[in-house]
Amino acid sequence: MKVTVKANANIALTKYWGKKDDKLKTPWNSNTSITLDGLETITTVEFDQKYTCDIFILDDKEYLEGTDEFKEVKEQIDIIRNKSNKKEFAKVVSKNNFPTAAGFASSASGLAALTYAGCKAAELNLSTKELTILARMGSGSASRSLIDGFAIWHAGETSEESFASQIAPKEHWPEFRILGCVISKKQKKTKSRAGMAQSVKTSPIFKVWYETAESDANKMVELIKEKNFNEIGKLAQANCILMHACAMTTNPTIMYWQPGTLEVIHKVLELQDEGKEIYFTIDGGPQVKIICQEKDVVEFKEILNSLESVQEVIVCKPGTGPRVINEHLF
Ligand code: 2P0
Repeated sequence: MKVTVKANANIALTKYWGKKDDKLKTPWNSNTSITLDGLETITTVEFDQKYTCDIFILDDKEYLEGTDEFKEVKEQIDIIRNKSNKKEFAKVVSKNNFPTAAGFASSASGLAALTYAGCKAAELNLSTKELTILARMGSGSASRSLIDGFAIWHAGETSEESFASQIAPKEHWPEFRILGCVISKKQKKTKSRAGMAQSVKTSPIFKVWYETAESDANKMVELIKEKNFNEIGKLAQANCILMHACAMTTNPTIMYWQPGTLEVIHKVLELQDEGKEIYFTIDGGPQVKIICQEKDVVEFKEILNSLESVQEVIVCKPGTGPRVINEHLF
């Protein structure tokens, strides 16, 4: 059976940066996010006897055994095969509608789509909670992409306790917006997985980071429920700066910011001084994501587009969790 799923990326409002247990892939701190409409991965999965090995094609390029991309997909397919007692090899074809590995969470939408489509193709009926645990094993942030609207990934102590759940559906706040500012489409130098592992080991502020981030996540849940826009923006921005401070104080240094990243940061700070309701957050890459409301999108988009280093501004609304579609990729 061929199953095709569309899943959205998400942006962390309070971040995940560091695994407590590398094998279980549980994080040091809980973290929160919003699933984004329009930054999506489409994935088709088929288990069949006609395949003599697992096959993985992403954006029309085949990744063979020995590549990180193939390994990531194979490990996830192996987990699904073990759980469902499937014996057949799988063909997986995926497409992203945004730049891969450049700071937009393609691993989140990718692993969410793969987990959801893979389980359906293997006729494995899991609850959303169980799916988020499985997606977490593939990529931590993917657990949050299985949730519609606003999500929290609970750190937990055991594998069963480390799952994502909904804070509020997208209908709770349809006017919430994220503007993705594309600074560079180049692939990043340090992948998040390797970077965060190094931060756990070497950053002198790692303990400050995860203790603050745990309390930030709990505060963020309440602020989202209250729809307290300005406090959400301030908290998200402060949390992002602390995460990057942790990355920058890692040995060797992890510096995701480019000159263009700082150009956008300074513009946002300037607008804040003028009393505008605009905040920034940044993940493992140079792109800046602006947190704002629908009423300000036209004005902010024009300002951001006028900056020399901004190549493109992508407007994202709160998005849905994964859904099955009928148009297969092969
Ligand atoms: C986040 N990031 O909370 C943070 C902010 C990057 C910076 O989750 O090793 O690709 O696959 O669990 O999920 C990126 O890390 O890492 C990430 P793995 P993942 O969105």
